[in-house]
Amino acid sequence: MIVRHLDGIKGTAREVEAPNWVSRRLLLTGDKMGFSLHETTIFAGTETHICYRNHLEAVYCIEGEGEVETVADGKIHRIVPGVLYALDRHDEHFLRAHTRMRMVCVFNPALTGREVHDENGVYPLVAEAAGEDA
Ligand code: 9YT
Repeated sequence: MIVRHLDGIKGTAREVEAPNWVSRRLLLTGDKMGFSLHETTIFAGTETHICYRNHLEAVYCIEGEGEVETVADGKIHRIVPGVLYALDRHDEHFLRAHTRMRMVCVFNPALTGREVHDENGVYPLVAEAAGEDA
């Protein structure tokens, strides 16, 4: 059995920081669970353009307030604690944090932990050519 506490992840390679967020990876590919599980803090006042071409992601808000705009239809969804959004169509979207937000994120397939090395706050669509999301 795998048992981990967030405090044991902070300051290790499982903690990845980008300009708009910091993500602590509780489970990654190497844990062989078939998905990865992250706690991600989105910094207040940020807007992040995201499009995961190769992964499905579910995001559950546990703290803070913001919105997600889906690019295809221009719809804006208010995000508060208790709201889940699932990118079941690899939806291109903008995530805007009105306050600092804490999200629990699940990726299928699991992230390896390498995906954000070239990340600069935006998940570029060109990244799909490299077979990674960012
Ligand atoms: C909510 C979201 O997708 N934020 C971007 C970071 C991502 N969750 C990650 O790489 O952990």
